[in-house]
Amino acid sequence: MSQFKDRIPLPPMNAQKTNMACHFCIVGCGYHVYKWPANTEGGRASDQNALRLDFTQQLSPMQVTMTPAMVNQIKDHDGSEHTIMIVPDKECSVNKGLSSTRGGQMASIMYAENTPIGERRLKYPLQYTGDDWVESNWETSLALYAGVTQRILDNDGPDQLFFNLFDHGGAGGGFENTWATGKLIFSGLQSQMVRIHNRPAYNSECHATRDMGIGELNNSYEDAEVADVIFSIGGNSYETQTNWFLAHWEPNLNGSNISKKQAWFPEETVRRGKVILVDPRRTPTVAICETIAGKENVLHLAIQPGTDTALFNGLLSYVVEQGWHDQAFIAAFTSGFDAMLDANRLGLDECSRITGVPRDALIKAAEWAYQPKASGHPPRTMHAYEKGIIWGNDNYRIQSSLVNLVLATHNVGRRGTGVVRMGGHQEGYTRPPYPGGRPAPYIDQELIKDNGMMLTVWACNAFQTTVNAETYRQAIKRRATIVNQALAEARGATTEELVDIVYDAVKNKGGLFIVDIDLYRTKFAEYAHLVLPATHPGEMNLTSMNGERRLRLSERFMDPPGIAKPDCLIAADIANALKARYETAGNQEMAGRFSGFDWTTEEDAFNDGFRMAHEKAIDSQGGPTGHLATYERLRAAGNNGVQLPIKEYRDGKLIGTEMLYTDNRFDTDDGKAHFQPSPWNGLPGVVQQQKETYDFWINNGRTNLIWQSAYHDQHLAFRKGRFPMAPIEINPQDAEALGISNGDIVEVYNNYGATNAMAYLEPDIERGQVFMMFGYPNGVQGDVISEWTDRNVIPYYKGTWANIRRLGSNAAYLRDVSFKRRRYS
Ligand SMILES: Nc1nc2c(c(=O)[nH]1)N[C@H]1C(S)=C(S)[C@@H](COP(=O)(O)OP(=O)(O)OC[C@H]3O[C@@H](n4cnc5c(=O)[nH]c(N)nc54)[C@H](O)[C@@H]3O)O[C@H]1N2
Ligand SMILES: Nc1nc2c(c(=O)[nH]1)N[C@H]1C(S)=C(S)[C@@H](COP(=O)(O)OP(=O)(O)OC[C@H]3O[C@@H](n4cnc5c(=O)[nH]c(N)nc54)[C@H](O)[C@@H]3O)O[C@H]1N2
Ligand code: SF4
Ligand SMILES: [Mo]
Repeated sequence: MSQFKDRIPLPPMNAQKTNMACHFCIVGCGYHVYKWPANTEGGRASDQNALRLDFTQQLSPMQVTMTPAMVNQIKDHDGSEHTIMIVPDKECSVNKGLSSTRGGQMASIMYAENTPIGERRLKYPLQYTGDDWVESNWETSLALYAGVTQRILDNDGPDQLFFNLFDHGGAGGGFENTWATGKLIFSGLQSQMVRIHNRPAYNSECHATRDMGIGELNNSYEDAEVADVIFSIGGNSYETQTNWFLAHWEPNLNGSNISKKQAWFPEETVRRGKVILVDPRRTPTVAICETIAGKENVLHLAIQPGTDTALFNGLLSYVVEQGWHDQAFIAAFTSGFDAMLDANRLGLDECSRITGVPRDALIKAAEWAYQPKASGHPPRTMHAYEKGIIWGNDNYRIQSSLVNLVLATHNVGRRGTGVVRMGGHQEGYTRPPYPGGRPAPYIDQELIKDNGMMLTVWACNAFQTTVNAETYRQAIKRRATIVNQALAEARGATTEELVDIVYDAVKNKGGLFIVDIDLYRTKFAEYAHLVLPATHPGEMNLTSMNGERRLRLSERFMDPPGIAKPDCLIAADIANALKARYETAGNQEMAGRFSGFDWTTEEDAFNDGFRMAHEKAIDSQGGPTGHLATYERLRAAGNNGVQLPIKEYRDGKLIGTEMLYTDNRFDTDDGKAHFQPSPWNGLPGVVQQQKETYDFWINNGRTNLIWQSAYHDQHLAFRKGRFPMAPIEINPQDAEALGISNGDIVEVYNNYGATNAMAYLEPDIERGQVFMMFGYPNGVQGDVISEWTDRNVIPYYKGTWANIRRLGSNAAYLRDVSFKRRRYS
C-alpha cells in the first residue's frame, strides 16, 4: 500500500486524469484516477494541484472525500514508478462525489509490488504437474487447453465441455468480455453446459418479470428522489447499493427534495418520501432509514421467511377491494387481470397469518403505497427488490406476484415509479443466443453425477458461492484428483502426449480437467490443472452499464501484473488456437466456427460485440443504435456516460433513455403487459422438512465492507481483521441458551453439510433466526443449503434451516475483533 502514512500526496497539475466507474457493485459510482511520477507531488495551493482545491486553508465539510486507501504506488512494465489516486467524481450524477467503503479502496486493490495484493495476484499461466504448481507461458497453456478441448469436442461433443461463467458487468465482466466468451462458447464450441457465476444453470434472475413484458432495470436513480414511497423488498441497500441509497433515497427520505418534487409534479400533492421495507430481518438499512426519515415515515414489514408471495397477493386483493387499482390502464395496456385475480385472491387475515405481519401494518402499507393522494393522484411508488426474493422461495412465483401488484397500480413507466432490481454487479451482457433450452441443465448436479469431461471456471468461485457447496466441492476434488494422478505419470511429455494422458483420465476414469481463469489462485483454482491470469478494470479498457442502464467506459491507466491478459483476449486466444488446430487438421468447417477473433485490443471486442449486437446478439440493451457508442464518444461522455438504449448522437453527445415504458408499450408480442397467476403455495418440501427439523433459519447475505467472496478483501488486513471468519449475527438470548458469546466459533450443521462461523451478538435479530455472511473463504454458508431450485433452476440460497453449536473461542478473535453493533440505534 501507500508509503504515505501520515499524509496524502496531492496530484501535480500535469497528472494524468482518467475515468473509472467503480467496478464493484451495480451502482457504478464515477471516480477519477490521477497518475503521476512517484518522485513528484502537487502543492497545496489550488493552482498547484490537479484537484484544483486550496489545501492551504481548511476545506469545507464534504468538499472532497480523500483517504489514504485512495492512493497507492505502482510500477509499469517499463520500470517507471507512479503514485495513483482514485477519488470519487463530484460531477457524476450517480454518486455526486460520494464513495463507499468498497469503492473508496479501489487504489488499494490495484496491483502493486511488495503488497499482499501484489504478492498474490496471478502473473503467469500456471500448470499443475500432478503434485505441484509451475509457472508456464501462454503458448504452452493454450496449446494444452485447445488440444484437450478439440479432442473432447471431436470425440464426445460439445456437451462434455462445461463452463462456470460470469455474465455481468464491472470487474470479471463487461461488454467486451461477455461478448468474447459468448462468441467462443455459444457460436464456436456450441456448448449448452454452462452455468452463470451466481446460480447453477444458464437462466435469468428475472424470467417472470420479463415474461410479463417488463425488463428489470426500467427507471433512473432520479426516480427514487421523487417517489412518494420507496417499497424495498428483500434488499439491504445501504450496505449493498450504498450510493444509490445515500445519493438518491436519502434526499427524498430526509425531506430535502420537496422543491424538486414540486417542480416535477406541479399538480399533485407533494410530500416527503416514505419507505416500506420487506425483510424478515431488521437490517442496517431499516435502522438508518429511521434515522434519516423519522420512525413515522418508515414501515418495516418483518415477514416470515419465504412468504413474500402471500404478502403481495394479500396487498393486491385489498387494493382491488378498495378500488385503488388503475382500471383504465389495466383495460388499455394489459391482459389477464381477471384470471390472475381469481387465482391469487387472498384475504387480509389469511395474509397476516401466513406472513406474520399484523393486519394494521398491511393496511398501512397499502394506504401509503396505493391510496390516492389528497390531490386525487395515485401515489408514485418505486418498487425495488433484490436477493431476498431473487434467491427467495420460488423466484418465478414471487416475482409474478410483485409485478401483478405493480401493474395493477400502474407503478411502472411513470416518473417516480419503476419496478426494478436494485442489482448486484453492473450489467454488461451481450452474447449470441444460448444454445440450450428452458429450463437449462442443472450444471452443478451434472458435475456431481460424474458428467462432463472438462470444466472452465471463468471469473467466479462456486467452491464458496454455490448451493450444496460441500457436496459440490467433494465431487470436484475427487474428479480433479483422478487427472492429477495421470499428470504425475507424465514425464517429458509433449503437448500432444499430455492431451492423450488427460483425455484418457477424463474419458475412461471419471476425471475432470479443470481450468480456472481469475485474478488470484482461489480455493477453486487449487483444484484446477491450468490457471490463467486475467486483468481487471484499470489494467484494461472496459464498458459496463449500471442499475439505471448508464453505460460508461472505464479507462486503462496501468499495466497488468506479469503477462496477465483481458478476458476477451484470452477467449480470442483460445478461439485462435482452436482455429489453427482445425486448419492443420484440414477441417475448414470447424475452423470457420472459430474465426472472427482477430482482435488485438479490448476495443476490437467491443466493436465486434456491443456495437454490432443488433445483428448478432440477444439482450444487449444497446438496441439497434448500439453502434453509435464508440470508445471515443464514451471517453468524451465521461463518468455520466449515456443511459441505454441510445436514441441518437447529436451535437457531439450520445442521447440516451431515462425511463422505459413511458409509452405503455411493453416487451411482449402484443405490446401489452401480461398478468400471471401466482397463488401462494408454501415452502418447498425439502426446505419445509429442514424447518421442522432444525432450530435456526440460516438467513445469509452481505455486509457493507466485504465484497463478494472477498477475493481482494481477504488479502487486506483491514478487512480480514474485521471478519477473520464469516460472522453470524445471533440474538443474545439464543446465544445465551447455547452458551455462545461474541467472537465464539460456532458450527452450523444440517443434513447437507457443516461449516463454521464467528458469533456476533445482535439484539435486532429475531429469535430462531441468524444472519451469516455468505461466500467467505473462512466459513462457507453455502455448505448447508439444499439443492432445491424453482422451475427455471433458480436456487433458494436464503432458505435453509440448521442447528448451531458452540465449538469454542479463539483468543485472537476476542482480542482483535470489534463486536460493536452494526446498526444505528
Ligand atoms: N449463500 C449464498 N450464496 C450466494 C448468494 C447469496 O446471497 N447467498 N449470492 C449469489 C450471488 S448474487 C452472487 S453474484 C454470487 C457470487 O459468486 P461468485 O461470482 O462465484 O463470487 P465472486 O467473488 O464475485 O467471484 C469472482 C471471481 O472472479 C475473480 N475476478 C475478479 N475480477 C476478474 C476479472 O476481471 N477477470 C477474471 N478472469 N477474474 C476476475 C475474482 O478473483 C473471484 O475469484 O454468489 C451467489 N451465492
Ligand atoms: N457490501 C456489498 N455490497 C454488495 C455485494 C457484496 O458482496 N458486498 N454484492 C453485490 C451483489 S452481486 C448483489 S447480488 C447484491 C445483493 O444485494 P441485497 O439483495 O441487498 O443483499 P443480500 O444481503 O444478499 O440480501 C438482502 C436481504 O434479503 C433478506 N431476505 C432473506 N430472506 C428473505 C425473504 O424470504 N424475503 C425477503 N423479503 N427478504 C429476505 C435478508 O435478510 C437480506 O437483508 O449486493 C451487491 N452489493
Ligand atoms: S456504491 Fe457500489 S459502485 Fe459505488 S463506490 Fe460503493 S461499491 Fe462502488
Ligand atoms: Mo449477485
